[in-house]
Amino acid sequence: MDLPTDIKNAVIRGHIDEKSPYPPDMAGQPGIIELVERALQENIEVGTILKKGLVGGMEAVGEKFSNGEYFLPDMLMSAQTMKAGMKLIEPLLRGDAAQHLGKVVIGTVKGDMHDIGKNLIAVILEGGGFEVIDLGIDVSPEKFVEQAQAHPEAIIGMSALLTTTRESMRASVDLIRESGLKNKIIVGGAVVTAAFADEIGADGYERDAPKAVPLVKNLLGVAG
Ligand code: B1M
Repeated sequence: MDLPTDIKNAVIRGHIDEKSPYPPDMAGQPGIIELVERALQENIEVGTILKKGLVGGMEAVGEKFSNGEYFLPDMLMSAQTMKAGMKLIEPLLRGDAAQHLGKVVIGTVKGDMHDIGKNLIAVILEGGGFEVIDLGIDVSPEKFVEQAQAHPEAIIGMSALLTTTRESMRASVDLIRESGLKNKIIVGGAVVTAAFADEIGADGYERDAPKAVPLVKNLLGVAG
């Protein structure tokens, strides 16, 4: 097998490193840490490691959860494994912008604990030259308003992964608008569509992490 496929498999199985005893049949075998390090040493493109390996693995985990093959603890082990792999490639995605093009305040909406996609967007925006203030997960509409007030020049980014928490996203957008704040708002996450973004009155929507950079540049009127 090739390394991106091995990385994908390590995410699916939730195998973090060689020393990890989980899952028992993989004990002693290279885990995500060794595999991503090896892929970087072999100059495999970071985009390939991310898309084919890490994100590909999480997509397969989602399917296994949907068809009843995986339960919550399995999803959790895979998420921890994905995060361990992400840590290794984050510095490459983040870069070191000499000056910021603008500011983005980002968070996962209230009731939602999913943060892998949000973290990825945050790192990619930083890599694209933006200052990012990450509010974390389970962010209430009031917290978004407080931050929008504190950073009137910032774009507000919201992520939602659950059908139920899309309503928290709507409530957060509503409260920002009702408060008379003029911040532009972008939304995303597996359950968010362009139609839903329009319906709740967001200014921008993006499905894929890398495309968030041109989206934010456009909204801020920044060239490039
Ligand atoms: Co959850 N979960 N989960 N989960 N989980 C999903 C989302 C689900 C689709 C799985 C499934 O059924 N197939 C399903 C939601 C169904 C639905 O509502 N329609 C689901 C469920 C049901 C649940 C629980 C309710 C399960 C339960 O308790 N019975 C529970 C809810 C907890 C809560 O939040 N209150 C739960 C819990 C968890 C874990 C904690 C175990 C774990 C999260 C760990 C963590 O994030 N720290 C987890 C995981 C890992 C998943 C799956 C498998 C993977 C999500 C992920 O990280 N993907 C997921 C299945 C799936 O999505 N296929 C699933 C990789 C990530 C890079 O992609 O986050 O989509 P994503 O981000 C993308 C884009 O969406 C976009 O860019 C990213 C890169 O392209 N994007 C943005 C994201 N945010 C953006 C913001 C933007 C722009 C783009 O602008 C601001």
